[in-house]
Amino acid sequence: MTLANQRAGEGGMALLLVLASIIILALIVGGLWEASAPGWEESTMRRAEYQAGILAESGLVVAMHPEVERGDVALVHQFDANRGYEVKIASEGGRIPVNSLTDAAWRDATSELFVSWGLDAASASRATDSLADWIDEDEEALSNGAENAYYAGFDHPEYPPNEPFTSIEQMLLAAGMDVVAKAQPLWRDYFTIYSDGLVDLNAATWELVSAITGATYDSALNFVSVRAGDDGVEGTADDYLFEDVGEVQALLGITDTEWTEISGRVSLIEGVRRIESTGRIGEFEETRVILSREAGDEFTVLARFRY
Ligand SMILES: [Ca+2]
Ligand SMILES: [Ca+2]
Repeated sequence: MTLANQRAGEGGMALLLVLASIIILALIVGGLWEASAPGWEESTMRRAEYQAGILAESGLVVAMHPEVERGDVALVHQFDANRGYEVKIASEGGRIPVNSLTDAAWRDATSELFVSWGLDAASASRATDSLADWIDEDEEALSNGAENAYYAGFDHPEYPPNEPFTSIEQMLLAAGMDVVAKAQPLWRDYFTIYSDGLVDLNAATWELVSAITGATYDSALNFVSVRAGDDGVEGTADDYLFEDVGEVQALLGITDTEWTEISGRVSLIEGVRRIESTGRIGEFEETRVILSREAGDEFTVLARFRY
């Protein structure tokens, strides 16, 4: 088989998948439409949202097929100008495992991240210490943190629960997180409660690479641009995945001693995969997310949610 044939074969595979998903979609939408059309006539908006959700689900089906890898053309599909789906495949390890913040080294890295967003050191530490106090089992506040005495004063005697976060949204309740959210409206994209507990340097943003490794902003930016490959876009087929620790150290300017210190918090391997599919009907969008772990042929779904 020539390379051209092989490519044509791959393209044919992708096309088949798209066709399969269109057929599934037509059956589902058609069936549900007939079953419930009378009740929905008054609600065009809810109908559009519902259909956008179905499109998002259809994108997930395509993305979970074992033949489909990140960068595959089948992951973006427009049925017509008004309807389509787009799937992003990433590593959940590109995020800070927030329930690790009881550890001082994780708090330092998270404070560095907040500082890269423009917070001063005191505000950064207020937020990270409060996040830690939120989950640690004691009632003794860290130097910049907040325990029950603080929240009780704001009519919230039930806080903090002294248990791990069960959703990212809860983080906003911790003292000082309002300042973080104001500085970086996309802060949620930097945290996880589902990863394998390590920051995947092949997936983290440059700010996080710098925060967790101590590399300069310039080195971290350069590192991330090498990772993006020739097309300069992350998540496409030509991405460069680092496998060699020496290469990572050289690019980030990290000594062996420094690497030993951070090695318990970083990884070059994708532990948990994040598949994020957005369906669109006109101006309505619905997103479905699946977090999964793949070991050999085994595919385990860890979490599934929508927004
Ligand atoms: Ca506590
Ligand atoms: Ca505490």
